[in-house]
Amino acid sequence: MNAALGRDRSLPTREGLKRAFLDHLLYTQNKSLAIASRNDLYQALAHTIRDCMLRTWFDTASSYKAKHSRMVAYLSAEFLMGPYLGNNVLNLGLMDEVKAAIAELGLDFDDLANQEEEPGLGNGGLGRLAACFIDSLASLEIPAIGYGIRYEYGIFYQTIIDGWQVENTDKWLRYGNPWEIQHAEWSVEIKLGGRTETYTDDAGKFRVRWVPEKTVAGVPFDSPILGYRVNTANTLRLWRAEATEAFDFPTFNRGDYLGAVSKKVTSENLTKVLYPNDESDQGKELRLEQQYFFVSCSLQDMLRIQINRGQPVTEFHLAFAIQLNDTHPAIGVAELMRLLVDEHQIVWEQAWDVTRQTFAYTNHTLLPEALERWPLKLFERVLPRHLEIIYEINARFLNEVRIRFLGDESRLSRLSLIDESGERYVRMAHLACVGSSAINGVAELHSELLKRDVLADFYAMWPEKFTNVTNGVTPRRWIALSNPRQTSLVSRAIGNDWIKDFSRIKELEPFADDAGFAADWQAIKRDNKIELAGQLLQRTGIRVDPDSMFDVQVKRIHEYKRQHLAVLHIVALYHRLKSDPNLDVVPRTFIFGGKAAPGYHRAKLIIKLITSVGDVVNNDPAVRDRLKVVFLPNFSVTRGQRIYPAADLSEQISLAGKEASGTGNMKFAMNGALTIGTMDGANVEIREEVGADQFFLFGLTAEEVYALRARGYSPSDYYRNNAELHAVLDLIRSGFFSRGDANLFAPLIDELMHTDPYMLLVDYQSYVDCQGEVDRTYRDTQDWTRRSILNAARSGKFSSDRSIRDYAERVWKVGPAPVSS
Ligand code: NBY
Repeated sequence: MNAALGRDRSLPTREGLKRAFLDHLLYTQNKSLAIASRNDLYQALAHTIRDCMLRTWFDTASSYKAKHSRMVAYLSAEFLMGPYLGNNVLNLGLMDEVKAAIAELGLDFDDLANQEEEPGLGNGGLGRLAACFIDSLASLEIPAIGYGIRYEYGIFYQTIIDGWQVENTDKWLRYGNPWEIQHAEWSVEIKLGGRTETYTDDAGKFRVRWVPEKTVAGVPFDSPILGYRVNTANTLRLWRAEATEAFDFPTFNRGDYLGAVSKKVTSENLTKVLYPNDESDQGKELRLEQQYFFVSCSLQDMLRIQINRGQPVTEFHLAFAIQLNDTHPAIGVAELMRLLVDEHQIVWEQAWDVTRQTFAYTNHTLLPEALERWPLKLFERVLPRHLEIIYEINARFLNEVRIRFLGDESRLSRLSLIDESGERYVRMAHLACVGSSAINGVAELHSELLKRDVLADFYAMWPEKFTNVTNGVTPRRWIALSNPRQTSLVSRAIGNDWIKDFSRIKELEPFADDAGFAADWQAIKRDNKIELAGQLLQRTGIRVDPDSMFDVQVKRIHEYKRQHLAVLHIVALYHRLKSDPNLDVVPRTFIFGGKAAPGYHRAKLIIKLITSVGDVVNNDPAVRDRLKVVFLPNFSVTRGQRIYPAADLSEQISLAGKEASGTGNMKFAMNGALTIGTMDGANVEIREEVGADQFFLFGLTAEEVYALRARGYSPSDYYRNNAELHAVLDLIRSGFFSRGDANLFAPLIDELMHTDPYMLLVDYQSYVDCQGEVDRTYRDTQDWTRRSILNAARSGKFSSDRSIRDYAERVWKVGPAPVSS
């Protein structure tokens, strides 16, 4: 049917695109232009663009197979992909032609693209990092496959009702997903529960067999991940749980057809919904089943590929480098051992060598409460065989420790894969460390703190395993796609090679002193702000001034990220304006966005605090519109693409030592926003790269945080000794922002005054002073613009292409394998 697009890999013409689009409208959607809905038009366009990628996709797979290329398998419980259409058109190099073709049909490309329901299959930074990484892997032509879960419901849709977050289900598959192809023929079977038994095999060898309580089928859904203007399209393979063909025969045979079908429904619950917690998990059985499910599906799939290529399973590690995106897939270490030992009859020692050489582990958090551990009882119920395997791994590992550190009993209990300090738990980070050949943190500071603190005992065992790979983000989606105005200005100045090789963005530096360029840069920022202002008005009813400073904090809502510190600053400004209505302040629009985990009451209360302060400040005539506070609901990849390009100031204000890296900080910097931030995560490296003049620094360092905590920290001293802080806290506590309800914000304010675990009161004055410096700097528009250009020009390090090159060289030992055209 799509002869219109050409069956080779040559790019289609405008006429060809139009014809293919109209064909899909008729043959896929069965509509004409006259009666098509916007969704019909979107679907027709999506299918047209998909057709342009299929040949490359197929050829890539064939090429990898023929060359036996070593593949990276990126295992992640989350892939926060964002909308596909625009990105695929961009990577195909067809943006102008497609826009023109659609316009010639009397339609608007952006309008159709906005119809796409984004696949929100992730919580935040960790899931989005996986998405940036697979874009970079494809763009760098590295053989790779992303493995994950095809959640039927992604991260919840957030609305704000009466200032509170309300969650709604994210039915992203409602209108179908044109970007995936189901491959039922590669389905695999997954066992769960039950018990183990021993038997003697034909050769008289003693073996163990797992007799599961139930089985489910894993069905792969593949999406092409096209690199930027290359002939490589890698695969994202997401697994969906279905009932096995032979579902529950005993029940079925008893004639209980409906009973058997209801078990089918239960199987399918496995991949129903993404758990919406971003820094802790709640030890739920279904969550462990999800993790095991997608990991076992993926490992079985890799073994199938290996055997298909005629390669021995004992050389699995030569064919695949598996990256564990945090500990969610760490059960893979035990599962690969089970597959090799129990199912492929490989001896333990050899299987262990293969396993260790296959896996590498990335840690994403320093928060102790976020380190995954599973109650032993629960673990045993779901994965009885894996628990035995983990005991065996542990016994051998602890013997290694005994030899190295003779008589050091406390070290043994600290390192053990089983936490026996109270109720017993399986420690997933320990399993990941023991089973991997490389361990990394996601920013320099984070990797150092891992070695010193969270994983110190493992560092003492195997210092050579530890490395750092600082995060990055893809400049394709986060600049070229989301900020087309800046993209064309930059490309006019230095050509467009920077999109492929982002280190070349530094060529922009001299333009910081070019008055014409600076004027254009400034005008673009203003246009982006006008557009965002339109969105804010439409979604919140709040009118903001595009000439005010856009001061933005978008990220998951969490106490350690300290959105409430920004609120204290806003209340302080408000308080000053009320005392002196003629005070000269730079007009500012404070924009917040982010989701709170549904069970995290404090975080939800922080949202209510932001919206409540906004209600008062935005409507107080005394403020005369100089301050506006907006909470933009449902922050997502789509919303982010509008926000980063419109920001003047990027808020990165976590307590030092808490944010592993941050990646939003990088997106802001590339789009020309200056940062106000602490010495935390990747902020440290951003400041180092862009220069201290482009970074408003405040707050304690991680060292100072430790020292203060060791000395004993008493927040009430800060409250008593700082009059403005005192007034700000009292004002919130009094019920002024909550229609006289003095109880509403008490949990937040009392916590700050009594324990203040994230030390807001310590950093308060430094933050407010620093904001004063921001205010003074912003008044000189030319100077601010110059800094903004320099800042963007020096953000080259933060491309995920650089991160992926680091992993490829230092961790995976793989190189590019271009697909010939
Ligand atoms: O990973 C984030 C870090 O907080 C951030 O500093 C870093 O830049 C980013 C990428 O490395 N972590 C994160 O997003 N974590 C989660 O989303 C997450 C999700 C699920 C669970 C734990 C954490 N879980 O336990 O289920």
